[in-house]
Amino acid sequence: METLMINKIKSQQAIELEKKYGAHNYSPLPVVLERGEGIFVWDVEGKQYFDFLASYSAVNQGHCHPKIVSALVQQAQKLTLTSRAFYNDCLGEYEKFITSYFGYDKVLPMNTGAEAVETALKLARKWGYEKKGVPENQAKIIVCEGNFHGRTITIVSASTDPDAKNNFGPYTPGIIAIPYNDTKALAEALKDKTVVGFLLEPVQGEAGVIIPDDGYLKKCFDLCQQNNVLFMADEIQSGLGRTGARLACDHEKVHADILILGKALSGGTYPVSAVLTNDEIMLCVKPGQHGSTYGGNPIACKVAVAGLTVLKDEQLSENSDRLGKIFLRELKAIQAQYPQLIKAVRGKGLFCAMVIAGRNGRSAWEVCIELMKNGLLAKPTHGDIIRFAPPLIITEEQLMDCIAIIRKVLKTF
Ligand code: IF1
Repeated sequence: METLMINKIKSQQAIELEKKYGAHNYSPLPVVLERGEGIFVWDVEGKQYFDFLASYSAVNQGHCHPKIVSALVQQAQKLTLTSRAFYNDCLGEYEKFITSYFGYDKVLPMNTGAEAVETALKLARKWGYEKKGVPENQAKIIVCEGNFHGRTITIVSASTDPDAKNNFGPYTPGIIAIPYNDTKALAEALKDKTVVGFLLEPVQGEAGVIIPDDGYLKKCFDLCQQNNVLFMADEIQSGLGRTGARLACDHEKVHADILILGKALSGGTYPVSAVLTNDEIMLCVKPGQHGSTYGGNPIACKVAVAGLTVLKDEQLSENSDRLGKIFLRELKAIQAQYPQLIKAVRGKGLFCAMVIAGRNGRSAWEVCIELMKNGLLAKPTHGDIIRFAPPLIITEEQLMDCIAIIRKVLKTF
């Protein structure tokens, strides 16, 4: 009992420390994690959980994947950062590896997802002025309602979510928001010849795993091609096996003009993001026109190669596809049992969501608290939607155990 008491205080103490000394920009579930391995995490009291958020799809390969951690540790003991003032022996090899992995001429390495999205926006504008011939300072970017692309001022200028956007103005001009999953709206917006790029998530994550109609991505891509506009896929959350394919765009054989990656690129071990495109676009940016202190650092290069290698060697996209079909089938069966409580379920690969019939949104939170007590961690988004996105290494047996937990908890509601 004594040990448990000390740990209990440790847990409350950790929460109180964050409350007292940290910004209040999150409202986490009341669990204090201490260790992660594979699909499991443990709190300071030693309780084990299935991690069904996977750090918002940054841990597709599982927590602390040994091959990725070893790549990080080995490089960290050799050379961690050179800046881009000098060359190093990791960046070129990584650039060759990732550009051939995804089929592009070049990559611009960055760190966070938001930085990669900002980089893509700058590339599109630069290309628009210098190649498409758009008059100076008139370039426009089309985005979709319900988007989430990060938290910088330009990116929230594109947001339609008041929480993400309010009181961060004045906003960056030149951004047009159209309804998601609406090709007519895109065709209409593309009549404006100053448009240089269309930025979208192939599956909208934060909005609650919004999956567009079959053919939407291909139709949008074709419309962009016809109008000499860059199709820019933000695959930071939907990519790297999450939807049951290497990229969500692969389901429709769409090869984005600009591909934006982050999160699971490093398997959750290190901030690594990347923007991939071809020479005509990438070479518009000349030396001294863009960059970042840590962009393309040796550790990032090594963990990204390891992260992508694990994805392929362990066939995580295939596993996500196969188990995602089982997961969605089981979620639909649960929905059929509790139609009053569950408004909808949806998913593509192991990227799933359940819409709880909210009593002012509290009930999704209450469901997540009960799931937590039963050893499964998930978090609501937008009040009434619970996202279920486990690491892609999960086995069918483990998935069935988690479905049993979800079923057991929902039964009590
Ligand atoms: C938070 C959300 C998810 C992303 C897509 C770019 C970024 C993200 C499609 C920016 C980041 C994270 C950010 C984190 C929580 C999480 C999130 F709830 F915010 F929206 F996943 F849905 N494009 N998403 O999902 O990447 O700069 O964070 O590396 O800010 O609360 P980042």
